[in-house]
Amino acid sequence: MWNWFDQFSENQARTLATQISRRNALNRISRLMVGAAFILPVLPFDRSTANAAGVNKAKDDATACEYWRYCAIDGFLCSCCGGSLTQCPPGTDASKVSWIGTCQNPNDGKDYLVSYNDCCGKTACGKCLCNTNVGERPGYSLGKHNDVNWCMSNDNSMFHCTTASVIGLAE
Ligand code: ABN
Repeated sequence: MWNWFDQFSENQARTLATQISRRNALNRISRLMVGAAFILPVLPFDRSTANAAGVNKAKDDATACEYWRYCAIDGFLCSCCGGSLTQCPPGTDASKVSWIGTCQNPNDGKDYLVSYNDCCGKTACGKCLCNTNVGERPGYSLGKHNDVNWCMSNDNSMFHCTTASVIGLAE
């Protein structure tokens, strides 16, 4: 079945061999390879499926640092520690004071105020540490600094994890 193909290939190879030298052939091949190295990276190709998994995970997964409400967080995610996005795990209490961040919701493109309350009363959860810090500034600008234990004003000031509750639209 492949005889005609073998014959054809052999004929083509022989014809080519009589027309160009080995050096010439190598020269052409290497030129082609160099050209391809420059052209291939700039060719447009569809990256949407490659990105889609990551973007969707970030959009919906409350246990991923990339989730939009966590844009200015500094702490262990309560959703990885027996609580949820907005609920402290059993045996802990929400901090009375909190850090407020401004995060853009990718679903509607709007900016929202997000309250990051620490959950207090147990030792550090140690899971899903996120430190994204959009809008955060170093300690010398105290009002914009979030590397703080917000359990400080609770009866039990032990920090366990952090929740992220939307408190309104940013004007
Ligand atoms: N807001 C989380 C946290 C707790 C203790 C120390 C630094 C940050």
